[in-house]
Amino acid sequence: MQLEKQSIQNINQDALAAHQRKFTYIAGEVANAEHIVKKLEAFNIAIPSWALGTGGTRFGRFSGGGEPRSLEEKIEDVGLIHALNRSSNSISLHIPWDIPDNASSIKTLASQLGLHFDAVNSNTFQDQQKQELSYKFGSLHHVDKAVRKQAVEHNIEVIKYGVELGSNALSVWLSDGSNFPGQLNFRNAFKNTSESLQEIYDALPDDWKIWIEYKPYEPNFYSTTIGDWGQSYLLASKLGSKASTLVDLGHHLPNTNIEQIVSLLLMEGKLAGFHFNDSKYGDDDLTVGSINPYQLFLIFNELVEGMDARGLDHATGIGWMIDASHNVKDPVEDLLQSVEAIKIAYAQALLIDQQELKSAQQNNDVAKGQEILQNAYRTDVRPLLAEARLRADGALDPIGAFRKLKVRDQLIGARGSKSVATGL
Ligand code: LRH
Ligand code: MN
Ligand code: MN
Repeated sequence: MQLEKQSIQNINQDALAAHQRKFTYIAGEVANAEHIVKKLEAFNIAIPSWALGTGGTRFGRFSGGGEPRSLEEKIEDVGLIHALNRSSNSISLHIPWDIPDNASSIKTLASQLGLHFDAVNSNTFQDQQKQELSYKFGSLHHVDKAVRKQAVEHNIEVIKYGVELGSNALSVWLSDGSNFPGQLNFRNAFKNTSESLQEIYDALPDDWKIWIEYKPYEPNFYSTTIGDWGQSYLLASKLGSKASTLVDLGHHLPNTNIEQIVSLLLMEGKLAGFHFNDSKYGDDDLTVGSINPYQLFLIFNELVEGMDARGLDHATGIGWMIDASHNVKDPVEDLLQSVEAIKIAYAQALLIDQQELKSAQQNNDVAKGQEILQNAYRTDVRPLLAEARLRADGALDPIGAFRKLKVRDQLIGARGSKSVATGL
């Protein structure tokens, strides 16, 4: 199904007067409201194909019904999200959870909905049915060269799918690691990984990038071969300029100062982009901004300051993706909330007078520095987001419109109440 502009506009009508009141107020309060609205209009965050079904845990999965049964239906759902928020104009595929065999019709469908394909993700953390060798003891780091070769070939195949779809980045996340001391020789595992990645790197088309994700634990609980940003950065540096480090917010030990990592990677030109989510304990993949929105804002402060310092365009300078999915919410509503949280943090960071902050830092005026950040963080920027959506023909209140238009009921009607999406 597709949402008509007119039906969204009809729903906006009821909330228009209240919106205009709030927008006029904030436009008078902040110095750069118009600038922020324009930046928000240009800003998009990719939707992961694996988040469109109700996420499960290993203890079960409870489908809410109307889940997309095919890649085409996943693309349609991203089209719905984009029609509502006008900020989700791309989809990131995970292969082989999605197999885009019919690339040209998939591409046509996506472009009809105003969408394109973001980074493609490879999967060497699960065994697939027809696979010859097992990834039980790892993939790119494996002690057996034949397993490494199989994993390299899979990545090269994913690049080929991506090329057909018009994507230009490969995201690699490895679960490779060990569960017990003595299981693995760390140096050999790292060297094997480096060599395998080099083979994948050599197969990248000229205009492609490879993004290397890190994660400290899970599914391995003693060591992970690309366990932190230092290890990812080291590999990316050895590989060359097409390689950089992808920061998944959930892939840090509790209390890690992620904003500092972001700042340094950006400074070195090695920040690939993000997998946004939130977490309380580990890689919880909770809705972005649901647990620690202040941290998200601090990350965006580093991003705005660092990207401006390097002359990077905010919208296109790095990769923006969500990697969150949960088991108790409607996936579309969950994704709408995640996108909203990211844009709120971005808009708040744009409020900061970076010159003023620099001068507070230069003068060691610690209280002033904190005031500047917290004044921005405590500003309600939601009317700026709503205005950006309104100007782009989106919904003033995306979740409200999704509910009023009874989109989920229509999806259940079309796809059934028991449909289950593929993926995690
Ligand atoms: C690993 C990860 C990685 C995968 C995705 C499904 O935890 O974050 O990005 O590709 O989950
Ligand atoms: Mn991730
Ligand atoms: Mn993860």
